[in-house]
Amino acid sequence: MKKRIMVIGPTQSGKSTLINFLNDSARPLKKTQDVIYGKNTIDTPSSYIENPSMYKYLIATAQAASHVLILVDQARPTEVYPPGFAKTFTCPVIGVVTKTDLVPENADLCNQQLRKIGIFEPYFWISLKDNRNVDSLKHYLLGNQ
Ligand SMILES: Nc1nc2c(ncn2[C@@H]2O[C@H](COP(=O)(O)OP(=O)(O)OP(=O)(O)O)[C@@H](O)[C@H]2O)c(=O)[nH]1
Ligand SMILES: [Mg+2]
Repeated sequence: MKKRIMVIGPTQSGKSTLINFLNDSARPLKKTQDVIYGKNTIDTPSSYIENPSMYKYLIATAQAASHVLILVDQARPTEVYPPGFAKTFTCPVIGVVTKTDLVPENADLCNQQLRKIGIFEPYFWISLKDNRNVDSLKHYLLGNQ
């Protein structure tokens, strides 16, 4: 089975934008309502992390994941993850702060959130507005393909 990069995050945190970048695709950014398998990725609906009764679907879907990316939106770092949530997964879990072009004063809060989730540093601080750190994240995940 081909394993894919699974992306988890709250509403409008930039999951599908990052996924388009990782797949070199340009799918329209309408609200993600279902699990969507792409060339390299698994996109997930924000309702799965915003509703504890849906965690089981994330855990089941992660069986097909090479990595789980946990997104925190620097523009709106609402706490949706339970403490220690990273330990739910057996594959590597990577902390990603999105939209770092916005609200830089939230950076500390984002860092604390990722630590509370139980993810180890280094974290990736990205922006798909100004392309900050996105090439290094892609290279880390996918190598030279
Ligand atoms: N400023 C800024 N905006 C971004 C960035 N990444 C994504 N966005 C914008 O944030 C909005 C939400 O992006 P999506 O990729 O659809 O977010 P999502 O997490 O897939 O959203 P849902 O599927 O609805 O939960 C869009 O308007 C994007 O253009 C970024 O790095 N910087
Ligand atoms: Mg989406």
